[in-house]
Amino acid sequence: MQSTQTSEPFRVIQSDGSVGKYKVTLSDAELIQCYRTMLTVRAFDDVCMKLQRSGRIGFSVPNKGIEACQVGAASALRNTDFFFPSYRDFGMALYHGVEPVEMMHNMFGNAKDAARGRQMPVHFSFVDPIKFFSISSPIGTHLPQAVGAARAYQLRGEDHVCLTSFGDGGTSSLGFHSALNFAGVWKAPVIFLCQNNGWAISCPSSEQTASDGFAIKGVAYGVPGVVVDGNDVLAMHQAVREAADRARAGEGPTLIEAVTYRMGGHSTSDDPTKYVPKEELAKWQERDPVVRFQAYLKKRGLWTAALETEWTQAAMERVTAAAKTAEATEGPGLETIFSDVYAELPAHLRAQGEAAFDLARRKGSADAGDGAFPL
Ligand SMILES: Cc1ncc(C[n+]2csc(CCOP(=O)(O)OP(=O)(O)O)c2C)c(N)n1
Ligand SMILES: [Mg+2]
Repeated sequence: MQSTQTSEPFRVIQSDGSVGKYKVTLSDAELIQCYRTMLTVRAFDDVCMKLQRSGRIGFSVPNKGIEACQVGAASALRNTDFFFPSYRDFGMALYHGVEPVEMMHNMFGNAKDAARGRQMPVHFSFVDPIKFFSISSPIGTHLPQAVGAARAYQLRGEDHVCLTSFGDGGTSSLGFHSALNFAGVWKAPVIFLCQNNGWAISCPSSEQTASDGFAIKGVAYGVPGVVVDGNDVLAMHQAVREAADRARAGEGPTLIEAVTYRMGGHSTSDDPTKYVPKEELAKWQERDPVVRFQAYLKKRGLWTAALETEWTQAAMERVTAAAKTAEATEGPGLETIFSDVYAELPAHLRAQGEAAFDLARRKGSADAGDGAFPL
């Protein structure tokens, strides 16, 4: 499957839903799970955008167009493997059984959020039922962390693999190069998933690199690279499964470039109509990954218009109910500012904490700005 950008990306599902001679190994139940997860990703994205636009949450990142990348990749891994994802990859968590309400707790930064409101929205972390490493805002920092974890598995003789995903922009980070270098040196069981979605905020991927695509960058580090159609859930499944097999067999890392497209803005903070050419967006809208997979499922007898309505409504109801629950959950108490970091709180922090709690008791809030709360 090794290839560079100038060759056609590896593809399984054609636009009419046919798969030619490719032998699909996922069961009917797994295929439906992939499809329903993609619908849930879309519903989550949609609801979060509306919550942000109506001022009920502070931030979100659009996900439309890249559902097949995440779900195809997740379906090829076990929930005992370790995910070091990018901020758009919550479909991986949903596929492995994380409940939308757990994610919504993070979107609202409430008391039930795993990070108790200390992370930004969409910066999820989960330990159960999937090992989903806390998402890092600084681009590329999680790649060396994934290699370190993979190296640890290797030294312990455990056959888990680490998947780290990042964008085309992420390949310009220092973390990308040091991670690939040491993964190559150690033959660490790690999968690098570069989601080339066309843009890094407003920088087009054509201006991100002078090389022939992104997969080829692995060559210098002794890491094979493959280019895959990222809007094809079965091609993504196949590529990640091969990479995971290689990693578990001690053959080392793989760099997968998934060619896809971000059909929305970068985040709720930008306006893509200012920089995305309309014709380019229209071209990719025709390659919608959900529609393509639907065509395959229909040919296989697993999809009908009635099922589509049932599944779409169920996804939307699940996500809407999750948002209602999370919004009604109280915020993290002021005292949590000082918890979870030290086994024993140092005296100077305890003193700061007591001053802040005292202020809050007297004033009803401990907001910074009046000099009494030093953080
Ligand atoms: C080290 C660092 N530099 C810059 C930023 C600001 N920033 C946030 S996302 C982003 C673009 C990332 O693009 P890409 O890696 O292609 O991922 P995508 O958003 O397209 O999924 C940038 C520059 C950052 N978060 N961290
Ligand atoms: Mg990008």
